[in-house]
Amino acid sequence: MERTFIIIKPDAVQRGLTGEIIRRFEQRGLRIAGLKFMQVERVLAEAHYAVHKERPFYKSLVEYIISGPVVAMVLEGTNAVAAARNTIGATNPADATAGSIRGDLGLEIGRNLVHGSDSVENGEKEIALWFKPQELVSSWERSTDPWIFERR
Ligand code: D4T
Repeated sequence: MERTFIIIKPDAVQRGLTGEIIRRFEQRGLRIAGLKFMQVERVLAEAHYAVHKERPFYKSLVEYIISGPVVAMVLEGTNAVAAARNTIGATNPADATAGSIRGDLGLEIGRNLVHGSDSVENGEKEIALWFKPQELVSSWERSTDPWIFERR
């Protein structure tokens, strides 16, 4: 089962949107495999955003992600990476379509509410960075699974 890594960022937590955002992923059919509420340490934020180290927005990105508690999640399901990215919407909420999390709930790129892995490979790397193996409940049987996943 494909997995993806999600962060409900500090702006979404502060605005009381945690439940609304989890609801959207659950209703899409994605299954929770890991979930924790945490204050991100600078060293973890810098490791997570290392790919953006040379970009002009890197410093504010790190400050943003450590500015308050976040919810870190692992979701699994068919094409979980692409499904979650579509549910989240375009990086800049100004470009995100209505119906997506960013399109419905956000306005600015520096307050874009949610992170979702951009590939299966990066997702697995991010999961290993953020979660210990024993913190995950992978491939559990959800009673609705046969109505969401067609097994052939
Ligand atoms: P994340 O990683 O948060 O899911 O966002 P995306 O995958 O959609 O977008 P990204 O990696 O290109 O950017 C990471 C993060 O940086 C912020 N950002 C990005 C910014 O503040 N200014 C910018 O010009 C860009 C390109 C937003 C998301």
